Amino acid sequence: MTQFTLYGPALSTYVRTVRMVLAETNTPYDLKPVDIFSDRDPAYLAKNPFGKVPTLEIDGEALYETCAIVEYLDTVAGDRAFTPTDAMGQARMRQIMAIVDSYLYAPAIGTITIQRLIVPSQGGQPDEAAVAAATPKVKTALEAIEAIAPCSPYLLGEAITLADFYLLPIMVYLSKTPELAAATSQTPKLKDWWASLSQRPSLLAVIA
Ligand SMILES: N[C@@H](CCC(=O)N[C@@H](CS)C(=O)NCC(=O)O)C(=O)O
Repeated sequence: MTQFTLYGPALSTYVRTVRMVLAETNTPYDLKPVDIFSDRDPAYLAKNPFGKVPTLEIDGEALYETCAIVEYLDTVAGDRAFTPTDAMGQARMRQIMAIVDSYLYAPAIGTITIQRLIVPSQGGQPDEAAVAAATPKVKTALEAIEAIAPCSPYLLGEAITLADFYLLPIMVYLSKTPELAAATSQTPKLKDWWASLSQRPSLLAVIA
């Protein structure tokens, strides 16, 4: 039986995306923590030269970049259940994953989540100017997703896809900040999607 080992901290959104796909495909795995708040050790850099998380080891072979990991898992363990069958559906799924990577993650997690949730938990004051600058960027990214996604009931329609697993962990953190209201003021479909998908058992399991 194939041995899967996932490296990364349980609080990471990208790690949570992979863990959701592992859970949804009933794939057993070991989770090995990586401390992302200090320098990566050489053993981890040998698996992932960029030092980012997650990395998935498959029988000892390291695979990194979340998009590559989840597409691999969907193929080998999910029978492609989480990828649309039509070309445009596949393109939309990858487009949403790319929007999350390129335009949403940095302002939503790198700035708003860090400033609103992490900095105060360590006794610091949030950088309000940075939060104010990040909020319209999050709004633009969520509105871009809303414009191309039916969100009924899943982002791309009747079947849940890897795009949902990309966006859900980001929404978990964003929903704990006051910036959620402004960022989703023009995205009624995404608000409904979040209200229903926030109870997905695989999500609840990874944030527990
Ligand atoms: N392109 C990477 C990005 C992963 C990423 O940014 N992970 C964050 C945690 S959610 C990380 O490693 N942060 C630590 C750091 O940047 O040093 C992927 O898709 O896996």
